[in-house]
Amino acid sequence: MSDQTLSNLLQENRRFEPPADLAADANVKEEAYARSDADREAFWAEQAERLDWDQKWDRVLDWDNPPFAKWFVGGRINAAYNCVDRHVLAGRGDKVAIHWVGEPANDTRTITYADLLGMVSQAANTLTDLGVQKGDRVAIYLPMIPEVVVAMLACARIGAPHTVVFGGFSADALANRVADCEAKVIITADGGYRRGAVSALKPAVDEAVAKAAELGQRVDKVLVVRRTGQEVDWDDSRDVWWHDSVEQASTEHDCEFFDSEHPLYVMYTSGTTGKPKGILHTTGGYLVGTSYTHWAVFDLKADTDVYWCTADVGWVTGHSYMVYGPLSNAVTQVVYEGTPDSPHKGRWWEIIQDYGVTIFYTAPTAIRTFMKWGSDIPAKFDLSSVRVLGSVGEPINPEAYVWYRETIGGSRVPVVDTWWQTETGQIMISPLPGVTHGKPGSAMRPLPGVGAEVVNDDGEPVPNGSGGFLVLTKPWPAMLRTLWGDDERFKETYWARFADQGFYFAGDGAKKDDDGDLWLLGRVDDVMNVSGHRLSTTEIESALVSHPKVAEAAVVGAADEMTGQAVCAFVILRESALEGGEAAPDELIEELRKHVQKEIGAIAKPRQIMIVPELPKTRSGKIMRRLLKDVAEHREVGDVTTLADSTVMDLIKKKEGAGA
Ligand code: 6R9
Repeated sequence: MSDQTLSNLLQENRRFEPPADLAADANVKEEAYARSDADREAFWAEQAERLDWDQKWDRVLDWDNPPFAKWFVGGRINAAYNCVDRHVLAGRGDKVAIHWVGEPANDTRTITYADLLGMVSQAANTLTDLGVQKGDRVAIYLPMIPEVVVAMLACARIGAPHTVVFGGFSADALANRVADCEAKVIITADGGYRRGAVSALKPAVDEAVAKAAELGQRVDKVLVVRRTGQEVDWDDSRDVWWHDSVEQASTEHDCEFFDSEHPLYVMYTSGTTGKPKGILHTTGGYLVGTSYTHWAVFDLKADTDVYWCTADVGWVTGHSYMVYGPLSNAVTQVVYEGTPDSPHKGRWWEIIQDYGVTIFYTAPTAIRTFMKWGSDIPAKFDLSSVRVLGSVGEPINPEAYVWYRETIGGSRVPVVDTWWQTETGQIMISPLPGVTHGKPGSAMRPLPGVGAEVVNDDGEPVPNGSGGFLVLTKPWPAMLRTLWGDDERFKETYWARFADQGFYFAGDGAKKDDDGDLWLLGRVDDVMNVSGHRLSTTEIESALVSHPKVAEAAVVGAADEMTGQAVCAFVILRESALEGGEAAPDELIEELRKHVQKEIGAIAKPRQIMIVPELPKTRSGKIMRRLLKDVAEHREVGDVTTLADSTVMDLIKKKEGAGA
């Protein structure tokens, strides 16, 4: 990456010290970095003591056959026991595990650890009755209701790897995943709530079961939660109501302990091309990695904190930081079913106020949306309980970081920008709130026990002040073990690029600033080449978002005869800039182009800027730039099945047609 393209973010020089009281009482102190560097395996073995093992391991790490890792070899453990039973046995049965907040107003449930133990045991008994055995795969296609957590833990309890498919995905997407991992049971609901309306799930499952059969996979049973009460088609030989089975089952269940490397779950994530990749996570190492990082990164004080991660459970963040990390740490947490704007745009802040949330974890896309709606909305609520704020999913622009810190964190709360992936299972790069000072836009440095570097094409570390590819240099406990059924693709995708060095290739661009701290620059496939200059989409997007009228921006490189690629930007304006109508005056567009020129340089000045009402995003908040590229290059728009809202592209195309 050329120095010129790196200069913009490097000029961000605001710094925030950790609050003194938090620093004094921090779970993890500076010394952890040096200690873990000195003996990484001993460090992770120490973290593994956080959990209850039926049998301890004989060997911390087996890396004899890279890239196939085994962690805590010979250990025996049960993930559900660690997330539930042991807290009850330790006398915390009455502690609230989940404050569940449904989308319809006043639809709430309070679930203690003792309640959860009963529910998980019932579901485990039912799954066994339905013929699910250790090693069988179970697909879960549910809205954000407590049963989704219960279902996951019940699977873990009986050693049946789950594969959770986001409830917004199509019947096709579900069928492909069911067929790929040969799931014989699907757990679903009649429907769910979204923005006050009822939407159906069961018809998609019926369709997916038929499609999976065409692909050679027979689904024996469909277990259905009644959430909305809507009409559903029913197949008596296959479909089973949750309330007729799980809720009637015994609340006693003796769990078995499994090998540390027993598969825990498969999570599908889209590849750059071709079919989705089934990321395989196993039990012992994954639980150690998520439990430790959840405690360290959020400085968790389990007795007093109220934690809330807004992620959907259909995304890895919902697995690691709503289910396995937090519950293994015996937290009290909020789980919310709905969207941030239903029934009003202050719903999230109202929930923070009502439940006294202390740790809040969300995505930059949500933060930018709130910026667009305006600071007066959160200002109406008491957010003084909040003490740590987290961000995940995309690079957080400095402007969004500062807004988050000031508006939600009252200018006193540290923001931890956490970099990780479905593949890494656990947070890898992040500040520690009591140790690291905050730099808006930087994920700072690898956590204790984690090895990360920024390297050039030849795999050599780049000097401070330069950019390159992000790699992970050492195996870590929650690392993916392979791609389900495809060891070759696993090796090829992650380990071939820097095979000589044995590095894991993350697919992200990054740079080191003059202090050696890390700045993530987005996927390397998002890097543009304009007249031979490599420009990062993140950087131009950050420049646009730093303009006071811009709420959110997405940048793509569109084919251009003259320059190879040209910068095309899609911009959402802040509500305050929209006065009196949507038409974007040419002067504003020119102003934005000049702004980018001033911030980065003439080379980055967008050829085209379109003012749009929405951007196409996946459920985890990642902008699908590939679809915007189709628009910029005047092509038919490609596959939209993984969009959270598939109508967005129609809105954007309409804008384009109108010549905006
Ligand atoms: C947890 C999750 C992984 C990709 C990753 C990167 C981007 C995630 C980020 C970030 C910059 C952060 N990403 N967190 N980029 N800063 N704090 O998002 O997993 O859905 O697999 O996505 O997301 O590009 O490679 P996943």
